[in-house]
Amino acid sequence: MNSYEQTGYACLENFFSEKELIAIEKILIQFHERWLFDHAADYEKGVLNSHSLTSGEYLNEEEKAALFEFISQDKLAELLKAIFPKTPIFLNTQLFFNPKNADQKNYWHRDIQYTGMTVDDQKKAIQTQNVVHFRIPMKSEPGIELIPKTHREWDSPKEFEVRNALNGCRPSDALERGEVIKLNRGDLLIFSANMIHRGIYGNDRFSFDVIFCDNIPEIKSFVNRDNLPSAKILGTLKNKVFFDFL
Ligand SMILES: O=C(O)CCC(=O)C(=O)O
Repeated sequence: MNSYEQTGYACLENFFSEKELIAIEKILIQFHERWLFDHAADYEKGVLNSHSLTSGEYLNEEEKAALFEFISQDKLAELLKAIFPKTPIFLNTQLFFNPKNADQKNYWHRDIQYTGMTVDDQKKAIQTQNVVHFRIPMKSEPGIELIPKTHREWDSPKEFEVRNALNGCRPSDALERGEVIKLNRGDLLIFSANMIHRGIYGNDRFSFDVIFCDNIPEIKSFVNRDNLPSAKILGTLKNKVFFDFL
């Protein structure tokens, strides 16, 4: 996974078979329908993702087990070992969809900018810390725009202004170094959450993101134990090492 370490992302086309996707698709749709029912007001206000599919009441044990079986499959485990310096841990899951209002603008960001860390600490943290999204689109989607190499490199002055809405810039302004990665059903996009990136809305997108991170106290504090597999589910998984760490 040289390309990942150098650029902060890797797109693996046709990584998943139809059979593998069909095994989780209904479960994702079911979670989404229940989430939408309970979060109509949030959706109305512009929310475009949900999270924590493996905790709470929207899915039953059997459905959660199917998601964990998918997440812990060997071919993902191999990628995780290749990408992270040491064995990572499972952080959470998310679903990404379009905002209700088709005119809603997207926003450049680094995930770390929402942690409350100082900018100086963020600059240091991205040198060594790793939080990685595995994006699994259920439909063809316009994808993600990202700025290669910014998983380890800090912003240009303009990029910093845009993603922080400073000096009259808006977080949706075009950035010169942006690279759009379009995705099809079956593809897997791996990208570092450290990077400057933004979602591109459209095509009724519906993407399942699985997030992994370093097994270090600074990031581990963001893990919600409720999202981890129950002892019974854990017992059935092949690659327990990503889940059995608390
Ligand atoms: O797809 C999106 O809307 C944004 C994705 C994103 O920012 C993320 O996964 O951290």
